[in-house]
Amino acid sequence: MSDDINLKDMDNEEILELMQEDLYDGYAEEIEEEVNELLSRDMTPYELLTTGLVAGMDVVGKDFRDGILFVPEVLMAAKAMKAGMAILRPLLAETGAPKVGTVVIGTVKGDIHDIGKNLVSMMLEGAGFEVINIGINNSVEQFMAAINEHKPEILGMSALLTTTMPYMRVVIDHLKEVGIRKDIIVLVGGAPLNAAFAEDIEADAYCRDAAVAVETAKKLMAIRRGEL
Ligand code: B1M
Repeated sequence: MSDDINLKDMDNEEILELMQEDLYDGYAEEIEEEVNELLSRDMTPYELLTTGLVAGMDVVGKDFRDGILFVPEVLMAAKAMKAGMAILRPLLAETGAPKVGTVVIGTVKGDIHDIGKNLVSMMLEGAGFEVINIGINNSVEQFMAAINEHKPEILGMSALLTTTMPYMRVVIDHLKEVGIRKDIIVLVGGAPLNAAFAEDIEADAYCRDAAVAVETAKKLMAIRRGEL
């Protein structure tokens, strides 16, 4: 963002547009300023997240796919997105809702994509879940260590690569082997997945996005408690 731009003179739509440009250019500081400005107005953290950051990242993703952007540029954009998310995180989590369950969530082995998974974590926290986010590149052993330590009702797995999504089956098969598959709700997500894949690996549900992840987690918890 150039020095002669004054956010105060701009309306919400203009700032959102500028945000998408700054995300594309990887300008973390500018993103922080824009997020703070919009939050000081009438925009909710969720609205800002979806119409600003997530929408902007979609454009980055398309241009990465089409060979217009390359890895270093995408990394810069991801860093800018994370700067914005760092501000939104506590606000999304700040609902005062009672804890509705515990979730262990991680990206599977071989995969280092974490933006979507972190977004899902934030949204689940916002919905009142306690979330243990175990990061990226998780082996069966790492998932099991977190499950044994935190005894979650839900396991969330994320994969963004067609080469890493099969690892979800490895984790689910292990849960069956050690006899705890029925004790835990398994939710999976990530851009290359779909409902048929989730069914095939015997996950409980595929979650298209963070909002669906929250809805599904709440619904399956309610079913487990016999409320539905
Ligand atoms: Co990567 N990358 N990347 N990348 N990258 C994709 C995924 C790709 C689709 C780009 C493309 O070609 N169009 C492509 C995968 C192709 C394929 O396998 N079919 C790809 C590739 C090929 C690669 C590398 C192999 C590139 C290379 O090195 N040649 C490499 C792999 C590294 C590895 O993991 N071993 C790589 C690296 C990277 C970066 C490091 C540069 C960076 C990641 C930075 C980071 O995460 N810290 C990166 C990025 C940023 C992307 C794109 C552009 C954006 C991903 C993203 O953050 N999206 C992506 C293209 C795209 O998806 N459009 C791409 C925004 C995020 C909010 O959405 O992650 O889908 P998403 O999450 C959503 C839902 O999917 C769902 O909810 C989220 C929020 O709504 N969800 C869940 C996700 N996880 C969930 C878990 C749940 C529930 C819902 O559990 C309950």
